[in-house]
Amino acid sequence: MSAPLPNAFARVQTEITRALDQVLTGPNDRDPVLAAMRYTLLAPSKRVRAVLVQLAADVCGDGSRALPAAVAVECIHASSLMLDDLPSMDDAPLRRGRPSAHIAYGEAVAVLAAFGLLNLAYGHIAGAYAPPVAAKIATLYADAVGLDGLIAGQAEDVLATDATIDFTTLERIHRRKTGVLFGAAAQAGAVCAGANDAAIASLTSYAKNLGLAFQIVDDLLDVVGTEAETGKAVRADARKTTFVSFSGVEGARELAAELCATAERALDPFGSRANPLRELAHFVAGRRM
Ligand code: GRG
Repeated sequence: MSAPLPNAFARVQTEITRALDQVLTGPNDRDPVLAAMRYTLLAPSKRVRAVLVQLAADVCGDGSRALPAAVAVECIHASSLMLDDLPSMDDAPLRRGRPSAHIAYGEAVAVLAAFGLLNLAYGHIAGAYAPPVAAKIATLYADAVGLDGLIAGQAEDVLATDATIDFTTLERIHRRKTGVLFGAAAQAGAVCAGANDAAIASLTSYAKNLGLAFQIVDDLLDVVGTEAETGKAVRADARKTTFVSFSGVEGARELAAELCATAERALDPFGSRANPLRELAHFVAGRRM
């Protein structure tokens, strides 16, 4: 990976990676499913969704309880990457700079490890928070994964391979595949901090637009990036309609920039306290990793 997130996020990245390492233990360290879970979860990652949980909690005034929700969102995200890479899905050979989990451990173990990570996410939330907060965060994440979130977006995306889709469909797929989990991460951070409804609404708008911008840049990097920068195979989207095939490289760049600007406007009510979230939006618009 070429460039790190802005320095201000290094603390969260270090903290989250340490916490993920501690959370992911099992009765038998030679268990292949546990090994595959650790292989993907602990591989180099930007940890953007965890950063989002933490920064959302910080801007709402209390970031001290955000770590378990950040751990859980990274477990869910890693689970989705393992499933996304499977031969029956995107058939991706490389992830986070390493052979994908199904290549390293076989397909059956990779599927079980993905379910293991999802299971771990919900269990971790249940154990870390008092029941009302745990229920809120678990519901946020379950909705984000479910039939109006990652699963729905992935199904529509896979079924659209080799098909022509319109812009509204493309946007819906990627709002669900990427934007919704960003939204849930920001909401979870706000919930940990005991935020009010207005703050949660602003952060949701910020994060959903940021998530779609993040996905558009992902499409861009498939065309203009390198394997060394992204840690995954590039030029892999040839059989899919993407934001770049729709709008061209410059058009997609502009669209991502516009979405980041819209995301930033949603932060107005927080004033300068939201500067780290603004920095995150700048990172997303210009990222090469
Ligand atoms: C049951 C959890 C679950 C999912 C089932 C497979 C699936 C449905 C959804 C796939 C969702 C997916 C992988 C969307 C792509 C999002 C995306 C842009 C991933 C890359 O994220 P980065 O760049 O990766 O943040 P790192 O490695 O830095 O964490």
